[in-house]
Amino acid sequence: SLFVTGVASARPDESAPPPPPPRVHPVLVSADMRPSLDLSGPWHMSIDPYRDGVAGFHGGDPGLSSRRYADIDIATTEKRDGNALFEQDPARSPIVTLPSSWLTQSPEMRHYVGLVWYQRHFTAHKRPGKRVFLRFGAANYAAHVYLNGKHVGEHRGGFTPFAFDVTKLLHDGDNQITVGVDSQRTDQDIPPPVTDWETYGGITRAITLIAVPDTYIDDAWIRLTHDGHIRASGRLDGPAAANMPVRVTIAGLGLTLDARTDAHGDWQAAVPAPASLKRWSPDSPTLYDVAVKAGDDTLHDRIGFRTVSVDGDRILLNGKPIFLRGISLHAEEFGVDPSHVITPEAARALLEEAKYGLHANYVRLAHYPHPEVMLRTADKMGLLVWSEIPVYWRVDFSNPDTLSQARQMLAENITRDRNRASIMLWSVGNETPVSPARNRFLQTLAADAHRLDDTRLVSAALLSHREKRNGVDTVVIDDPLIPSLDVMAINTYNGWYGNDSLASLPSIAWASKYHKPLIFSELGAGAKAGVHDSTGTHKFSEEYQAEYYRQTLAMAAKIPFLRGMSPWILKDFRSPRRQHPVYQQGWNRKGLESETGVRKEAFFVLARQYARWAKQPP
Ligand code: GCB
Repeated sequence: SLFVTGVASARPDESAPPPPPPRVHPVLVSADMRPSLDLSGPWHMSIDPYRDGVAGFHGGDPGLSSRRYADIDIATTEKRDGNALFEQDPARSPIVTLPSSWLTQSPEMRHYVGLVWYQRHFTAHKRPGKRVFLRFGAANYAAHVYLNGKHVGEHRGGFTPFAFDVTKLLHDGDNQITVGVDSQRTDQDIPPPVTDWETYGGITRAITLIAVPDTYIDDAWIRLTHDGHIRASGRLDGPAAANMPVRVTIAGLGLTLDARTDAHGDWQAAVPAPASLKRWSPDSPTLYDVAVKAGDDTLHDRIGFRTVSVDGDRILLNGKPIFLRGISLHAEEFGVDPSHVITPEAARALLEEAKYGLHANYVRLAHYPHPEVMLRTADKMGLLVWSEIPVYWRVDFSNPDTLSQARQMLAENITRDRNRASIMLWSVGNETPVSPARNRFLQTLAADAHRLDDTRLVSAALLSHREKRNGVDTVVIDDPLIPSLDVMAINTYNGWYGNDSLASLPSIAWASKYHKPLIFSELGAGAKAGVHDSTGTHKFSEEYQAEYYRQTLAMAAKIPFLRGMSPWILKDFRSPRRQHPVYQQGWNRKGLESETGVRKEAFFVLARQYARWAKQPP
């Protein structure tokens, strides 16, 4: 036999079980549902292009003994006298409104990539028996945080939340907070510097101060499992976390789950799901009020219950096959002058366009974790979600620090969002060229995703290749990562990039080495709204884009294992690499709508197809 089992692989590190996923701490799960002091609003802002603040005075690493320049100058709260040496004074610098990227704060900041210091004061009151966390929804990319002149901590990663326990540093009364945000990424970061979207530097999501009891519910994950149970698990944190009763109540189901924490504060409980449970789906997105109580802490959330699974090459929602009629979205990057901020109203308007305009039941939230409000809105409206971290194109796959960063980001994303019924797929990468180092990197991430969440599917947007098979022009899917994934996903641009004529697309065959469901994670062509060409042969005309969609949909209809698609993309979005002066002007024009919401012809082609598929899935 060619198959030898039980023999250790030649590379010892590959046979070893992967290390457990990193533990995010604090998680502060459902932070957006906890009462908080919102630090949004006016902040002072001062640029630091040579990064003096994070170096010693003469530049470079401050070393262990000396303090950083920020410690003694920028974040200082000591009184400045006339002789003090200082080069920065954030307290007297211009005022901007946060959260928002600095790109839109003034014309000079439009292309600034680097370090910026933000500072403000706020009033807080210390309360006995309470712990206080300072939480950032996201800061792009690296954050250096100070409270009252003291260094609090650092974070890398532009799209996931992080929090620090600041109980000891908080003053009763006036407090000064200083945050340095550096948008410069290196080749070792996630994503690396070159992407196809704008680098929106700054504090782009809510900054909040959250007070919780000394011992509080840090994590609580409540879900429907494949064995028909409602299962709850999580973690208490604090001095009384061990051996503490925890009660989960789902009033709408008349359910209580009782647990007791172990010595580490971990807890879990499960009960059979009652027959009265209304399962969440795009057609009936039922959410239940869930309360978790432990000691002095009570946490509230709204949670839907459903299962997602794969059977051969089919995708099942609540045990029934589903075809994903999707669209990709960049949530915070469209509109006249995007600053990477989205309101609840804008999130709803965007998802309504997908659900009611296009008849979609699914969205790909590209290319990084979107803000909580998008997931909450998808939960409420009934849209399935692909969620991803920006492991994008040419990542430094052989670098262990880069892998740690990606694992941390994935863990932050999953622990933030695993109570959201809308999310069905975690994606661990986008268009990453196959190599042994890349395969190991993404296998580790896929294993992490499965271990952090055994109720969802794991995928990645993969590359494919073309060959002649029995004389037929064939796209072949054989990425060696696929055994680690539940769903295969391919970005296809035949007819836009490359030399295929649009008319030839339906004759292209698709073949896979693996028996798994396939989705088109992207397909698309550019068009500038209002540019017309009656011959339909000129790229960037609405007619060309519409014809591209017709022919690609005809090709898709012939792939028996295709289970969905999320064409690229709902709206035009800013991308610095798209500089064609006539058609692009700094925007990626593959939107079905312009950045301001003008629908192009292709919008209607896809909407008509989805309306048909909604009645009669392929
Ligand atoms: C892709 C990328 C996406 C780009 C798109 C394009 O495959 O995933 O980020 O914007 O192609 O327009 O080329």
